[in-house]
Amino acid sequence: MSDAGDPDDTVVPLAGIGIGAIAHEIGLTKDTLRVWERRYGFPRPMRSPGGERLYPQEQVTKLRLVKRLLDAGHRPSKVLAQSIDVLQQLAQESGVGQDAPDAELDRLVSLLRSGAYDDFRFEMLKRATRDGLERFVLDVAAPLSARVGNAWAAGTLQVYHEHLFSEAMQVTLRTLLRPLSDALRGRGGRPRMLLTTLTGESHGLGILMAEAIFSLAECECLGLGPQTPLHDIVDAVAAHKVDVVALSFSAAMPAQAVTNGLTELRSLLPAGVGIWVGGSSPVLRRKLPDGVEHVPGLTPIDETVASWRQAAVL
Ligand code: B12
Repeated sequence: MSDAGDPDDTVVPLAGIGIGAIAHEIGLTKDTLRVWERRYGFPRPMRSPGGERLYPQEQVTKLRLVKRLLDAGHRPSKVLAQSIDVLQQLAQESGVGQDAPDAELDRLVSLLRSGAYDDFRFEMLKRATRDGLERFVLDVAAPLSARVGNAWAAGTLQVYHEHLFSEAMQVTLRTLLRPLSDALRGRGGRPRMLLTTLTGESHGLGILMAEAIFSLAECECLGLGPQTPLHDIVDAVAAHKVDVVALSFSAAMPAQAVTNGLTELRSLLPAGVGIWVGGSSPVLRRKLPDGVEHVPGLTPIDETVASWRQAAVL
């Protein structure tokens, strides 16, 4: 027996992430990853002793960048075979992941990064009460979410920072929104809106921001929080005589899940109930099922509500 031990006992660490975890993290299907591997030679995973695909960290980083370039409209054939340096250059040229200069937003991100959460929450509430709900949503909440996401993608913030950010942002938005919602209740403001996300879409800040703007447009809003099963949406629509269901889809939600969810919901709801969708999912820019309307951002909400009111016999 040798002092060094039997070489067969040595555990060789296989540093890699499995296909299911990586597909979930990046917002792709496992099939897409396998097709890319066959067709474009990337990603090129290692294999576990059991033959399962394992993706090393540098390929995960490149995949994240690939996904964001595809979301911005680049084609897989033009992107997948390139080196990470070329992709970073391409991202810079097409503005993917670039933040507009804003010292106040940078300061908020620094507070989050350094763990000064009390200061972060205070600064958010101060800005919100100083500027008012609409300006806070448009000038702070929306661009700060994008900044936090970019910092996470660049590896300068971690997932727990994203959680702390979401928590603080939700509290701030709800604090400002509550008195408005209370005052709107019972005033019969139409369209009567139900706001949520579908199962699988855990990002809930976009729909909360939309709720703020719909409330300012004097719509009565029923916010259900994220991830409501389809049948519960249908039940709530009937019970509360809802005119429009508003849904949010981030880029993390797989395209197929967005289309299938919308098609099914459309078939379950009465034709007179509108479905309005928003958020950064690239699927929303393509053809949507009939009877589903894309509202391209928060500022077009006023116009969309005005058109609905004009068309509706109230
Ligand atoms: C906070 C956050 C989280 C939180 C969410 C907590 C919560 N309670 O919401 C947590 C930590 C849970 C999380 C998890 C993940 N996240 Co995340 N997250 C974010 C972040 C920073 C903000 C999320 C958000 O709510 N965005 C939604 C709103 C604010 O943005 P928007 O979609 O562009 O919508 C705008 C408008 O269109 C409008 N709008 C939105 N909805 C609607 C609806 C209607 C009707 C209307 C009219 C308008 C409207 O409002 C917004 C304002 O400009 C984003 C960054 C970003 N740029 O969004 C990343 C981001 C969405 N996450 C991302 C990823 C990858 C993930 C994870 C998969 C991995 C991870 N980071 O841990 C997981 C898993 C999530 C899953 N599978 O469901 C990626 C998606 C990338 C991609 N292309 O696939 C992003 C873009 C980060 C990045 N830059 O890479 N996340």
